[in-house]
Amino acid sequence: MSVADINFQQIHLRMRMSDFTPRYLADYSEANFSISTVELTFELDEYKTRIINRMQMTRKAANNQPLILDGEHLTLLSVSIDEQQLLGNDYQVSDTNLSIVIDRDEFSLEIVTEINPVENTALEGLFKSGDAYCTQCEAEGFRRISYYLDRPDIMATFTTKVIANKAQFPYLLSNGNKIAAGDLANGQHFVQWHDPFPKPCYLFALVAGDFDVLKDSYNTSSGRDVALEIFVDKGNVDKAHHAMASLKHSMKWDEDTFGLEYDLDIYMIVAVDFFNMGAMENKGLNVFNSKFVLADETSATDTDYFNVEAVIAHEYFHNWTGNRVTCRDWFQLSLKEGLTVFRDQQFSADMHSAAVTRIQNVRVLRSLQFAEDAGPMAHPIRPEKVIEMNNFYTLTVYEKGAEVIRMIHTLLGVEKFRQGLDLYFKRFDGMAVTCDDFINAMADASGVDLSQFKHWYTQAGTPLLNVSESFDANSSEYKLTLGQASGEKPALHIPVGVELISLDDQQIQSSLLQLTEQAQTWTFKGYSQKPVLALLTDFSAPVKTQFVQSDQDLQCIMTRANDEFCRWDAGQKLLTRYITQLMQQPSLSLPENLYQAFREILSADISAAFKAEQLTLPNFSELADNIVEVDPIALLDAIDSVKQSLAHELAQLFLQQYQQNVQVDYASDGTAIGKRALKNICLSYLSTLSDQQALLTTQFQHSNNMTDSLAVLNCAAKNRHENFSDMMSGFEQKWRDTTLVMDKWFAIQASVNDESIYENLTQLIAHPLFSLKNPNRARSLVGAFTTNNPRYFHCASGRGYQFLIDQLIQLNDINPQVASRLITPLIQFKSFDKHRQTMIKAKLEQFSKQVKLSKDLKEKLDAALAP
Ligand code: B3K
Ligand code: ZN
Repeated sequence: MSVADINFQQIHLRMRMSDFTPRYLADYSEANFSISTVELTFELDEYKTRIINRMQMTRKAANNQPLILDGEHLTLLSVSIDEQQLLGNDYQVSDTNLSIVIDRDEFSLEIVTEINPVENTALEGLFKSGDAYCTQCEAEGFRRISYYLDRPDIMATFTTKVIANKAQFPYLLSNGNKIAAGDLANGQHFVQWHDPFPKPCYLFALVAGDFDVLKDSYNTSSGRDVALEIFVDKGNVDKAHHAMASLKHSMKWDEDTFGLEYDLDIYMIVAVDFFNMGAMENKGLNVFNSKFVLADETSATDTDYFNVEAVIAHEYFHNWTGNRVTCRDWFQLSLKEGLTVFRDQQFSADMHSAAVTRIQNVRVLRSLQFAEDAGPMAHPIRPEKVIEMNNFYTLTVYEKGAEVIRMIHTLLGVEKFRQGLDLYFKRFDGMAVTCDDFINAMADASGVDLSQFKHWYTQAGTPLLNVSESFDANSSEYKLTLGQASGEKPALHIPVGVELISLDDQQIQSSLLQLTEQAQTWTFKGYSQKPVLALLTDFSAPVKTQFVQSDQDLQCIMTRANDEFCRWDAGQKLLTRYITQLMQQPSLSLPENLYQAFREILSADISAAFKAEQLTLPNFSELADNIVEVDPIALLDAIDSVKQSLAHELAQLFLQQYQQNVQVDYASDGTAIGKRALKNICLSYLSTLSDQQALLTTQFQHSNNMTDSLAVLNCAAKNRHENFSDMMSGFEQKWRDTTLVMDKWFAIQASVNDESIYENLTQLIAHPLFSLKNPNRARSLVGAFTTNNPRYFHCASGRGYQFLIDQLIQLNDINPQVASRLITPLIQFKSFDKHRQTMIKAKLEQFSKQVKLSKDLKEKLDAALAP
């Protein structure tokens, strides 16, 4: 048996391992080969795109291990080493790999593959979005383009030539700078790009199409001119101005805040309608879901505007945190994502109200990430075991990851955090590194010991903070004891911001406590009565608390605390208390002090945006997270009842605030946005009252912006307004050619609060504009039903659950990533009552037997159904 035969036997063993075999962080080892340069040629064709991939490779380990490249859904046409074409028995191909036994240390490897972009409905690798071609390679999509060492620690410089029909595809784009272009025979043309920055293949991008382009430029702090180009579907260029302004604000902010400048001569953004997620930070060529680029006031809401700015910023910030310094392996994903989310949150806070931005971040964390942490897919921000990497682009890695970075920011302070980041870039620019590398740079630069802090990277689940307080009038001492019930797990290093509000003299004492033990006590002197504790200022740590404060204390915090987050949070706690009490005793009437608290908010002299947040009730999932085995319908009844009682009792005040905040002319500044938010939250209370229904019709008729129109439609869908169908037909007529607005129309249809919803859903699935192949559309109908229509999704008959499963059966084949996102509420079944647990579990068991599951769904279902 030759050496080659032995090697092939090993390869066969590897290949027989199932697709579902987990990968472990602990098993990381470097690749045997490195790639220095990659030259790609794409001959674009709808069904048969040919890719020539020429790589300059070097063996790194002194052994004879074969070269095993990743590749999926590829047709292999040829393999050559140093210009010599290999014969079929010189290599082995499987569904997932190409293996070649090579006896050279330095060589050039050329691989020619063919792929079918039209049939690529999974939208990974190269696919078609409408008439355009585009790519998505993160996490492991490049292997659907060519055979490659598809892992982030393989960094190479890419030169890419794109060939296509000139009339159909006048723009041929890739990463870096354009180095050549020209016409070819048969109406074809080519453009060649070179990216001077070595990068992992997940940052590779290609786009080809016919677009309108919004052009601008940015002069960097060191005086270089950067060309900025946003490519959108024809006719949409007027909707790209907000994205362009956001990009320029982001570039300036990163220079001012972190001294980080853009590094290429051109920055391109392409908006496409078919995209699995929000956007992708490919070097110099971001590809965006059009939802996060296109906006004008008639078609986009204030929230859409906010999100466009945030996502543009997020992808831009990745140029340093992600691209210049990238991840060693995918277990380190939070290295770039947690840090970049933190950066985009800070940016948004600086652009808008910091308190309102923070409140909205915390709402997302508490309603969605806490649920993930309590469900079967709970994982640390640095996961240790992964089957399908796409399943780990989670709220935990992103949002909790950002909270972990925020805690470092809190512990170090602004200046030392900046010094830490400077050191991180100095040490690791151009490298693929780990979360530990990041923390060590932070610790080394600041002198702050972060060794215990590292446990945040290894522990799954939301920590629980126990709080107890005591007061001794004789010694004027107030004692605060904080504990963490971490059990077997090592104690975490938790920054806890507190304010003590003195009832003697109205003074407020603020401190940052650092909890590092299982339990610690702090003593504060000089109080003649027990001060009121406002805990977790600015939500200083992503924890839950066990601490029952009196209504009076909560009301004191609501009006007196300096920290706006705590003021808001105290109100939410008060509301949560009454909503959960009402669940147990539906006949209970709300206490006068809750009405009084709301009266004070409504008449307070505070910003409209903050007032709107204070008036917003905790949502279904935030509340459900606090209740063991919740009965969803009982919870929804309680929420509705509290809302209606508040509306009833305070109708005049709501109406007054509503009228005071009506604006005749549209404006897009922060004050105008805040006023719209406040007006529309008042509208949502008033819309529950039968004698206020005319408000909806009037606002709809006079609306000159999407925020106001959509606010009406949401209220009308929820309260079965008599004009709802007419409004929706008019809306459909007006917007049927505007994809992003029709997504909103489908989402509202899916949230109609009526038994007829199931029949409507069937009709909507058959609507000519509906397709499960478009992720935004699938999410706007199926996702909106499961999240915005909990009453019918959780209907005791199980019809809502069955509707979701019916769509998942199809999406499992069409687009596993989208399916895997949408299944979330079902795999979290243990948070619901026993009846629903049994019903959902049985449905999931049946589903998992019914179809050949994708890796994405199988990983989640196995976790959910594990005994
Ligand atoms: N990095 C991409 C996400 C890729 C998701 C792959 N399933 C967008 C972002 O976080 O900026
Ligand atoms: Zn990101």
